[in-house]
Amino acid sequence: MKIAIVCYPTFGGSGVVATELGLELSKRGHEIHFITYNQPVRLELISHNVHYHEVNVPEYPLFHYQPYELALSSKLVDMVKLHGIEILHVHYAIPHAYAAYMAKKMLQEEDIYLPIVTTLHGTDITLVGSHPFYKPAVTFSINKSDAVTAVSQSLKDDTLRLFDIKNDIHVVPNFIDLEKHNLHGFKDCQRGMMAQDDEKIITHISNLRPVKRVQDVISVFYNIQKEMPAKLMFIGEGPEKEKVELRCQELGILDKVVFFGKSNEIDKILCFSDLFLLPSLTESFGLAALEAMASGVPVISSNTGGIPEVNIHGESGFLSPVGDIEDMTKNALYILKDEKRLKTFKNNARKQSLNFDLHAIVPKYEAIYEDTLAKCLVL
Ligand code: GMT
Repeated sequence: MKIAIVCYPTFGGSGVVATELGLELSKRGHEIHFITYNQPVRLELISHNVHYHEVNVPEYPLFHYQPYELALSSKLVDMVKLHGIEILHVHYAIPHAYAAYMAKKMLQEEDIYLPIVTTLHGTDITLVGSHPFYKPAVTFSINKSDAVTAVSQSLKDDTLRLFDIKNDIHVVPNFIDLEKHNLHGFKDCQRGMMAQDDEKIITHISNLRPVKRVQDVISVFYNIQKEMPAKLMFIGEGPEKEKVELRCQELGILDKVVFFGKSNEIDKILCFSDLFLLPSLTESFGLAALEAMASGVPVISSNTGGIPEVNIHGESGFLSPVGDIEDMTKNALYILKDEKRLKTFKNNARKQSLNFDLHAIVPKYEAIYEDTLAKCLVL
């Protein structure tokens, strides 16, 4: 199939999933066209069946806001005609599903039919999409998609609760390339560069937005390091970063926290991590937690949204109510204080991640494309 993928090209989970999906589909023989405003960060290799088309939005003094969805829908029309694209898969409803619908309508004028698959990722539904400013357009574009998927049952339930949806929503969980997180892949994790032998390594990865509750990461880590030698690896950039740095300074733990910024090498960082913290206010899935688990790192998380579908309480880690620092600290210390127990949790984490193997999940998307194409041909 010739498949176009629209996503955000940044470090966010939706862009990562879309890119990994496209790359795997290309390995399975499909021709993939990424259409977005920058080359997706995880798209390192452009090959004969992986293409990237940049959407440009020329500046004009009259525009207070640049009309990105207009430029995107025009680009989609051009690329579909030029490359004979058969199906369009958009990740993150805003504004991609809306732009996709406009492109589809323009193409229909020329008797070209373009089926649209929309994948809902989380904040496009829970935080941003349900805002009254966007809600009518988001509802409309979800209902006009030919197929809709959500990355967890929890996100599907939220979508049906928050919007008036007439379409079926298929749950297709996020997935992981287990080979990239192969425990035996890095024989030498270079752990010694980061911490002393007796120090435990705690890790957090996110876009450091308020929804990630990064202050809770600091509070839990502060409690841990009072009880045992430990270091915190902080990966990501975002609006909360300065506040986090200041708080670490106030607490006198700056020398125990390593700020990595944005990183494309999280598998290497996870390789030497002992515990992952994800205390988010809400999380449709928690891809970062799955990446940690695939590297054999147990997860201390909140019990919100889709996280319980990924992190299994008492097995791959522990779940606590949002903001319950005490419970998170207690659970973290329970895992970290006993080497044998830590090892068991590490093994369990890796084992649980196997349920999200990309080789099992990507065919689910292929089946949806095939069904959608078949359904649209009949119409
Ligand atoms: O977490 C973010 O703010 C980024 C956001 C995104 O669009 O990239 O992540 C959402 O999609 C990820 C991939 O499906 C999910 O793993 C995250 O849980 C979800 N974030 C939230 O729901 C807050």
